[in-house]
Amino acid sequence: MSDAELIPLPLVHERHSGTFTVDAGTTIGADGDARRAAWVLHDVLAGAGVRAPVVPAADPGASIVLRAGEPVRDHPEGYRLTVTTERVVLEGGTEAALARAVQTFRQLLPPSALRRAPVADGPLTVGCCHVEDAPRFEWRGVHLDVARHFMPVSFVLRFVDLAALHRLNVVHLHLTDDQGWRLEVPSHPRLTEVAAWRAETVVGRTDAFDGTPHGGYYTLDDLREIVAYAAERSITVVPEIDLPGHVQAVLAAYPELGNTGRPIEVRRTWGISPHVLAPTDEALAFARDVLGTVLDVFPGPWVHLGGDECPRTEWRESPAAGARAAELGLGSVDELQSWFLRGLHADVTASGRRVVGWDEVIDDGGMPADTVVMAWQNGARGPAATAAGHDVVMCPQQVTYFDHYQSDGAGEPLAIGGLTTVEDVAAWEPDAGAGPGRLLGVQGQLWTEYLPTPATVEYMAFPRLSALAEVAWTAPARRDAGDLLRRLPEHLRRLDALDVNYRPLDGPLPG
Ligand code: TNX
Repeated sequence: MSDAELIPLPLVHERHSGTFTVDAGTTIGADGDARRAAWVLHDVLAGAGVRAPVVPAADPGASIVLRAGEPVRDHPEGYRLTVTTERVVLEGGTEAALARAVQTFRQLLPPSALRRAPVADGPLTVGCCHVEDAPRFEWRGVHLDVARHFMPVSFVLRFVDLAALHRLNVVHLHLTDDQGWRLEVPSHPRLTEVAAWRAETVVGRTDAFDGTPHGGYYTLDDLREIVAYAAERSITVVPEIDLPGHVQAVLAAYPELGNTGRPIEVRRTWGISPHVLAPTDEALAFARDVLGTVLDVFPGPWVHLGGDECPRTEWRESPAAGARAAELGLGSVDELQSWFLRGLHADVTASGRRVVGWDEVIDDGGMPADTVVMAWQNGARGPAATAAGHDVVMCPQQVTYFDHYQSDGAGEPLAIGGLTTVEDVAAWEPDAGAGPGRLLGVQGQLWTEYLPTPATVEYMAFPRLSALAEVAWTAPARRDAGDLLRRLPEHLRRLDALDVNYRPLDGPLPG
């Protein structure tokens, strides 16, 4: 208990003798910018059966005090956490800094305290210590594909909370794809009536359907709830609308936006659909309209426009697309994607946000340099993007695609392929080459073709995401893969308490 091992590892963690006890007399003191984090702490303690009121910081009864406006390590998310037998003090310059401090305090509690039930086994004690900490990267992300398989709001909230526990600060929601559209857009009702539903693929097969419809979507209120819950934890939700490829579900609802005009169904199989948006004013107007809803609901600084895996076949075969490319003065139809995304970039920029795209957006005409690039393909894509002046989030599929197998042993649930062990993640050192663009950070991906339920997402996410959080947070000089793996078993007791369906370190359970 007094030896709590923290993940990610903080810059400084000194252990002192003695313990602080959280009990019925514990009171949380906080003012102004510190109050949001104070209420999250209140909820954490309430889960463990302790109802600690939140009072003004100056209240002499406050035994856990949160103070904003005291920058630590010259970093907006830097914090200091001091536990003595009498008092706990959490300090930082910003709301976000205190949000991180609260999560570290949560990890200092006995793992059983993370259970959502009063702790039966004795008092809630925290070892006296001093933590001083700041993150390495400003983008510490995790992605969740809610398009291939819809995930209920309750799970998205839980997923956000698990990200918070690991001091991540970005949750990227992949809201649209060939197999489903998950976002209510009031001006286009067929997106949720038609594009949100499909026949479910039998797990493990791409050619068999079990007859039941699969689908669902988030209402604007659902999305606002997710955004607010994340904001309480100083987590930014990055919405992704994948364009101009990965849109077969859109074309099922509005075939006139496609290149053939023919009716088509929401895609049931995985892989890349050949059906993409037509390079017309109508398709661009549609996308701008969707974007308007996205900008309205998601207040964060980034909007992801996709841009991955957009086959040019239909454009090559369509005389209208060829004529359009010529009319726009483009070198070839290959540049129509860049034309399309640049049109949307203007809207995103006008609203004061920045566009994010998968690394294909640097090809065939590219994007303005302020576009953030997610480098997912081979190792050369990150350096190519920073060389072109883009800020980059490294998410190479070899180490950050958590839909890969976790071992080559028998008994792993069917996965998309590839092998990415927790050791691979722990040992990873991200490299995006040498500027002028910057390495903003790293992100783990949960593509859900083979992850039909929240439980399967958790199995593939953990413990690899715990290891990735340390890559994202901890300064390289302080980071050691072996030490991380030594600390993991204790961390898994926290995930046990939270009932997370992680993959055990010694392999999948039989059956
Ligand atoms: C590639 S990564 C995709 C996704 C798939 C994923 C499966 C990227 C931008 N596109 O559509 O789900 O591989 O690993």
